[in-house]
Amino acid sequence: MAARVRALLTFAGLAATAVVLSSCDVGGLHPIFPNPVSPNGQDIYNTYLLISIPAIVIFLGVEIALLWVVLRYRRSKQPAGYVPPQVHGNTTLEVVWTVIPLIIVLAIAAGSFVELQRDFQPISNEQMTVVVSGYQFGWRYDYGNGVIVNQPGTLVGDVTPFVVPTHTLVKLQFRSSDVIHSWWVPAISGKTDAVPGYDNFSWLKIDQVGKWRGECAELCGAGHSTMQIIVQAMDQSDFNNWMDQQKAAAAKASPSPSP
Ligand SMILES: [Cu+2]
Repeated sequence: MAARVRALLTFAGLAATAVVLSSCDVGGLHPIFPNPVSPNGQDIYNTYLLISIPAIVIFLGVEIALLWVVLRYRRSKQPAGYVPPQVHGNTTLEVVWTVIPLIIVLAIAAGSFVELQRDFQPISNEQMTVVVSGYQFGWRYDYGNGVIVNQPGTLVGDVTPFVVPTHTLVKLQFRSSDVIHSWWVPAISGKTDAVPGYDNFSWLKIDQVGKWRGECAELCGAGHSTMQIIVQAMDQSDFNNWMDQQKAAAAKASPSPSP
């Protein structure tokens, strides 16, 4: 009886932990999955559900069947010397339980591959390109018009945002000036490595105003944990005003730019 109560308490504790984890925000990063705001984030979210839901169903099916067999056919309930039906060598059964998982695994591989191809190819119909450079420790966003936003690593809340206009397909070109970093804003896209000497690509298109948080997802040195990311989407007119301010600040910083 005591063992049963202990098992029940353990289960209740695990369930409570799962509920707490699923409802709390860890510094803005959702522990399970955030609401996607860019089509590629939505596609990754769909892929995640497409894999997770069947996996949970299969897991529960296997565990319930296992418990049922263990309890229903336990030795103490069988007559002395009982030998269960022997299915070893049943070719049909063995082919079936090999082919079905193979089909499931191949479907997951094919679906994930198609999704990755879609999100991490250099697109050609972009309306704007930003070169994102990782460095020890922070991010630099080059808009290609003389405006560069520096997002230095910090452990406190005041992260300089990377600002994009809403309803705009933005091509992201990733670089690094030292070691490998990985740009990851879960609500927007998958992790994209910023590699020295090699350009990776992704993109975003956000249709709502707001801010989304991310961080460097590749252990890159002592300041790795400071490499927070904030992406801020603004209406086109607000974005134009913001861009004018950045241009004015850039001109002030270097009054006679070289041609
Ligand atoms: Cu990093």
